[in-house]
Amino acid sequence: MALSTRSRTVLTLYSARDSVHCHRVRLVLAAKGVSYDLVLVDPAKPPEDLSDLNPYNNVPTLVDRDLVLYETGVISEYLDERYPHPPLMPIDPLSRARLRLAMVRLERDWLPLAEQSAGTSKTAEASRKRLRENLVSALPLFKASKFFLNPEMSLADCALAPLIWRLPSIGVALPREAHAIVDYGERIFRNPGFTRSLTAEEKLLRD
Ligand SMILES: N[C@@H](CCC(=O)N[C@@H](CS)C(=O)NCC(=O)O)C(=O)O
Repeated sequence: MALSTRSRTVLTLYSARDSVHCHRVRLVLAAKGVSYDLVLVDPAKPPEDLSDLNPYNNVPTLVDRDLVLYETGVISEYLDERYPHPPLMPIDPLSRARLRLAMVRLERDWLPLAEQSAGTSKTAEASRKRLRENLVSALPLFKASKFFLNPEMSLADCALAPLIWRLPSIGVALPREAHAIVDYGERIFRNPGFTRSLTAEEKLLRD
């Protein structure tokens, strides 16, 4: 399937149908308005050519002519450098470092909790509770600027928005006082690029 817009397709993205990691990369591509071929795979049964490309045999995997990239953060930073407009990182080193650290915290703390939140087990219930508490304690960060820790949309938003999109589907309900997080999500979700970034399966995660 070829997705969107501005430039001639040279990129192929191997992606799962519902994955925060793959969604993050699709969101970067959509924000840049870059065309790409999307190869939807089942991560439990990856196609043979994926193992030839990526030693970890996982997704997302991006192919740009002779270059093959894996690891969501590496792919996202590459795309931001390869397609500089619109930039998805601020220019000053301090803000860049702050956003990179926020992405590390997201990957190490919030995404694992989201992954463990599915189902009805005690672990899932505890993970949902911890994720909700983590988000609520980060409220000042959502209130501080229009986007996450930055006045413009950045790679950190591309990493965070797929998680916020999934909160209802994993059973994490935010309390009333956390409306700044809901508002933050709405700001990103109403962007046409966000709609373009979703697979059919991900569209169904919210009504
Ligand atoms: N650290 C990797 C994690 C990617 C990941 O967990 N991908 C999942 C799909 S969401 C996958 O391909 N799992 C199958 C596998 O690892 O064999 C990244 O950031 O790209």
